[in-house]
Amino acid sequence: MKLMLVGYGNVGKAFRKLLHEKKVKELENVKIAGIVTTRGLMLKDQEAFVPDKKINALEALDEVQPDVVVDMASANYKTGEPSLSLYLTALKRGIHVITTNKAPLALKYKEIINTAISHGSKIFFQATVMSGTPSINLYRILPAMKVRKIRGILNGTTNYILTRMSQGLSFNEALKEAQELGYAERDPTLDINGFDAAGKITILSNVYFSRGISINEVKFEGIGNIEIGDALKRGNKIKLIAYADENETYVKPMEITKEDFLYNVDGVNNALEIESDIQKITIVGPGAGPLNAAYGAFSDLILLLRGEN
Ligand code: 80F
Repeated sequence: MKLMLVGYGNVGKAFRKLLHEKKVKELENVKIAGIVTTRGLMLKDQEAFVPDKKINALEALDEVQPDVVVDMASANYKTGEPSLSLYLTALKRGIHVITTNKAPLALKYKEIINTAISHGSKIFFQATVMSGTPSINLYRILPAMKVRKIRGILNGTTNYILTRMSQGLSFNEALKEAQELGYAERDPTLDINGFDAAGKITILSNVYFSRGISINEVKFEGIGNIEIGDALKRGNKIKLIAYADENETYVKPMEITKEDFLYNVDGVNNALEIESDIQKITIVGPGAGPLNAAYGAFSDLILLLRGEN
């Protein structure tokens, strides 16, 4: 089975490492046949990126003819391109797609899923929400549960910044740390202004409630000019909360009291609370980090090879 990796930054490199280091039976016949970045296509599987051809991701698809595309390129929330066209072309050809890149799914979820279904191909996207902590793939193992609402903390960078600010750092110092740790988007304003979290809750709304919505319909606020001092004095914390139910989806900073389980979700950790007709489920784990995001895609690859849908 041939993989084509798109994007070879923090996450792409961690994914390649996992593929080489984890000895998993399902992966015996899997190989990287090409890696494409903004600099071109490399046809070798080697750590140092040296392009063989100066071509783009769509052209690389013809050149490599992969069985699976693994998209770990930067998010383009304006158009979703070039990833959006790449998915649609690949899925129509029966090539499966695994992605850590939220933008195409946050913008054109219905079109992408319908294309996959009508062509018998698959798209897996666990890493787009909470990285390697199951959120999308968690839904796979909750059959027939009627979910009423979901809420959580879905952006690692902003939760890290808010936590470090409560420990005395300035906003800019905390952001710099988050960037050094590989949590932030290439353009960190996407994290700070709430856009990244909005993209994630859009995807969750589509998975958990079949809303068929786009990020452009979601109200969101970020933590750009956030003041946390008064909340801290009251013994509370400010968290960037994402919420969705059958009718509503939003992201906004909120004051959280000690009684709320989200109060203790600090640093790069993310959390999701799922309320259903059967029970309430909470899940907490890292929401960002190169290895964590790469593991989301890596776990998707194994599920795909096991024949999951
Ligand atoms: P990085 O900027 O290191 O690498 C991007 C790569 O994409 C580069 O190799 C670049 O050349 C390539 N690229 C850009 N445009 C391209 C194009 N048009 N064609 C081909 N290649 C292109 O980015 P990361 O950190 O490696 O992230 C990669 C993707 O994973 C992005 O879409 C992220 O949104 C996504 N992702 C990253 C996460 C992380 O922790 C987490 C999960 C998904 O919660 C948070 O705080 C979030 N900021 C993290 S979510 N790094």
